[in-house]
Amino acid sequence: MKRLFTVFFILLFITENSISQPLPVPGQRQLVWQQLETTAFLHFTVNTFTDKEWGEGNEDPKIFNPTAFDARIMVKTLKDAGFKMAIITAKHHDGFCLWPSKYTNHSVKSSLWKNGKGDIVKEIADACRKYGIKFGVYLSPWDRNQPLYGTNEYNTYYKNQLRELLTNYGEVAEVWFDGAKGKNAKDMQYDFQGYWKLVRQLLPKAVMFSDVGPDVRWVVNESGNAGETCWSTITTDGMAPGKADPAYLNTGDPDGKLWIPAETDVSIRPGWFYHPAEDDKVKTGKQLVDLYYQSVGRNSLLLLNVPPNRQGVFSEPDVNSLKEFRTILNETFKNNLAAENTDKALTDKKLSTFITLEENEPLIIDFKKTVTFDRALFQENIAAGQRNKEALLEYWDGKEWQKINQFTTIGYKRLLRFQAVTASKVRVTVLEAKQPVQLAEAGFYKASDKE
Ligand code: FUL
Repeated sequence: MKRLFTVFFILLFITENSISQPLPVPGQRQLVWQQLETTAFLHFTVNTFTDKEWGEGNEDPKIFNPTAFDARIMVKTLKDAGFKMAIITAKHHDGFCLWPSKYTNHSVKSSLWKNGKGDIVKEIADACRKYGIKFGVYLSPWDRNQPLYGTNEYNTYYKNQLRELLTNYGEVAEVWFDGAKGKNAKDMQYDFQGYWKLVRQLLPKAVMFSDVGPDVRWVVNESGNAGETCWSTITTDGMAPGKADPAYLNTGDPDGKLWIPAETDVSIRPGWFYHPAEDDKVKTGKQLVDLYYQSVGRNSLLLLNVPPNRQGVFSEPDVNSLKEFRTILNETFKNNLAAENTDKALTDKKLSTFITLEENEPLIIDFKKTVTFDRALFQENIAAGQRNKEALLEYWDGKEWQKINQFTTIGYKRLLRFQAVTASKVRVTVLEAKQPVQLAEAGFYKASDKE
C-alpha cells in the first residue's frame, strides 16, 4: 500500500511538472535593472588625451588633465535626457585609475589634474546621487600597466581595487566586467568566480555584467542591435567571458535555464573615447531613437556611451543629440491611444497588473473611435518569466481583420514600427507561448514627426 502511494505521488509530481515547468524568473536586482531602460557609459582615461582607443599602459599620468572637469553638468545632462544610471570607466585597459587607488601610483594622484588631489570616480558618484540616478563602475580586467598582470597576484590586485570601488563610493548599481584582451596580451587566468563572489558579498543589490552574466549578458555587437528575437534566458554551461557563441548570446534561448538578460552597449560616436576628429560624427537624436527601438524595444537595455572630452565635459554635438533623443521619445510615447478604453491593467504602466492570454484566444482592443497609429508597444509581466514566442497584431478594416505585424519575443518590452494604420479596433493573438502570456502593457502611438 505504502509503495502504491509513493508511485502515485511520483506520477503526480511528473504530470504536474510536465504541464507547467517553473520558468526562470529575474531576481529583484535584475528586475530593477531592466526597468532602467536607458543607462549611460562614460569612457574617460589617458586615451582622451592621446587620441587612442586602447592605451598602451605606458602613458605618463601627467597627461591626464581635464581642466574644466564637471561631473554635475554631465550627470545633469544625462538625467535630463532620461538616463537612469552612469557607469564610469574607473580603469580601462591602459591601467590608469580615475580614483586614487592605494595599490598603484598609475592614477589621478600622479596627474596634473587638481595637483594629484582629485578623484573622478567620487565626483561622478556624488553627482549621480545629487541628481538621483544610479552609479556603476567599469574595471577592466585586462591591464597593460600593472606589472603583476599575468600572475595570480594580479587577481588579488584586481580584487583589492574592486573592494576600494565598492566600499568607498556608496551604492554601486552595476559592475561591468569587460572580457576584451588584445591578441598579444600576456596569458592571464582571471579569477572571475572570485571577483563575482566579492561583489555579491559587498553589494548584493549590484548587477554584474560580463559576456555571459552572471546577472546581465552582452548582446555581442557594438552597433546597438539586440536580436529581433531576444530571450532573457540562456544556459551558460561550459561558457566563460570571451568563450561563448555570439549568435546564441544575441538572441538568447527560449529553453535557457538562467535569467540573464541582454545589455546593448553602443557609443554615441564611432569610438568609445573622445576624439576631436569625431565631433562631426556624433549620432543624431533620431539615430539614437533607432538604437532605442533596437535595444529597449527588443527586450534589452540601452547602455549608451557618451565620452567626456579633454576639458572633462560632454561636447556640444553630443549634448544636442541627447536632448533631441529625449524630445522625440517623449513626443512619440506621450499619448497611448488605447489608454481611455482599454482594460486599465494594460495601460497603468505597471508590470504587476496584467491580462492573461492563452494561445489562439485573441484580445480585442476597441479604441471606440477611429485613430491613426504607427507604433505599438507590448510588455510582459517578466516577474513571472518570459513567455511569448510568437504573436500576431491585426486591425479591423470595417470588414475583416488585416495583419499589421507578426512578431516573436516580447519580454520586458517589444516595440513595433509600421506604416500608419487608421482603425477603430486591433486584435492581438498569441500564436505560441511557453505558458499563458501575462500581458502587462499594450500601447498604440503616432510617432513624432521628428522620428
Ligand atoms: C570593449 C573595450 O575594448 C572597448 O574599449 C570598450 O570599453 C567597450 C565597452 O568594451 O571590450
